[in-house]
Amino acid sequence: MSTICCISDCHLGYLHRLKKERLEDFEASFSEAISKAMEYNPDLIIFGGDVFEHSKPDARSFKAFISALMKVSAKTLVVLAIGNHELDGHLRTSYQPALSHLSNNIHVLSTENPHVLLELSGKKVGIHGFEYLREKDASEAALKKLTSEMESISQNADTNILCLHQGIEGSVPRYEISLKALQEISQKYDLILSGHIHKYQRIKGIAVPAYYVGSTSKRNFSESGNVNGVLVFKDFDYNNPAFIEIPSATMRAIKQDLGTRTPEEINVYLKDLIESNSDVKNLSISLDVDVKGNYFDVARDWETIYPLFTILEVHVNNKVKDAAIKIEKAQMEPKVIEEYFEKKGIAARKDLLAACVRFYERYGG
Ligand SMILES: [Mn+2]
Repeated sequence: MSTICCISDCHLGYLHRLKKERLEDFEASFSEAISKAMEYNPDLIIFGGDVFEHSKPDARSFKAFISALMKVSAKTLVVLAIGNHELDGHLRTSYQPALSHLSNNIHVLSTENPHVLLELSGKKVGIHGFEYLREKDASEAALKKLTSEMESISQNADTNILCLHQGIEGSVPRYEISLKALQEISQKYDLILSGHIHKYQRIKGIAVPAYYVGSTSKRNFSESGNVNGVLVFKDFDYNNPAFIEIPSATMRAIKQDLGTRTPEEINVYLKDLIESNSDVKNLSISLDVDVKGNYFDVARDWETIYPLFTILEVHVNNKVKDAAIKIEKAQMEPKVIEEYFEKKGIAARKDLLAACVRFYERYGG
């Protein structure tokens, strides 16, 4: 019985507005993923890239990963892909390849070292890949080159896995690899894996089994609906993997149109809405409202009132007023700032107006 576990996009070191809680969230779900994977006694763990949030990881995140990597590689083979977050500056260098020097069981896929042949349960497994490439032409060319150069290894392999960290057509507006380019080389592989897209899913339109591994934590509110976990393949059955969910900090994004309301009504509504969503740690509320009255009477100190949330974002968008503001003049001058204040209904805020004009005169003129 052979087992391959895949973990991706752990983003250790992620901070949201310097919130230490988020750093801890990412650490916790990373270690959940590692222990969940180790429960399966895997022969191989593949990391799909973006283990770290930053190309120069902070010391705490570096320690968390290195200690896990040392423990894991003492028992099982490890392959690491290199993600966009792990490439530094215009030279596109990465600390990741250095990790392969920690143990003979650790292999890092890069342009310099794109192929590895491993033995799992008596079968020879070829794993092929390179670091994240930003440009479409470059990624597709690298994919072609990788595939044409793999012959010597793949001939000796019983099964071949392509392991990338790229956006593929169909899942992101700006992708680096088209479905056509992937389809062209896909027959050479038995399994295609990629990090980068944080939602676990099968990549459609490819003849061989292809998957985005998914991330271990939700990184922002657009990922609220994602399930985080570890992807497990048993006995080289690439068509029926198990996706083992791991706990991660909860996120919810609420967007509503309230029509016309007074600031007092909005405040009551927000209070109820926040309290009825206190089961999540991270909450984002965005309301479109035609505010009947003074916009500045809408409360803004929600984070102070409800400190138990890790992130509590409340946006009240005064929709009608914004649409009604039409500045005719193209030439910027203090009078235009006054006109804006008048139309916005905040002309009474003379100090703020004076400050804006002062800033404009100092920096904008
Ligand atoms: Mn990522």
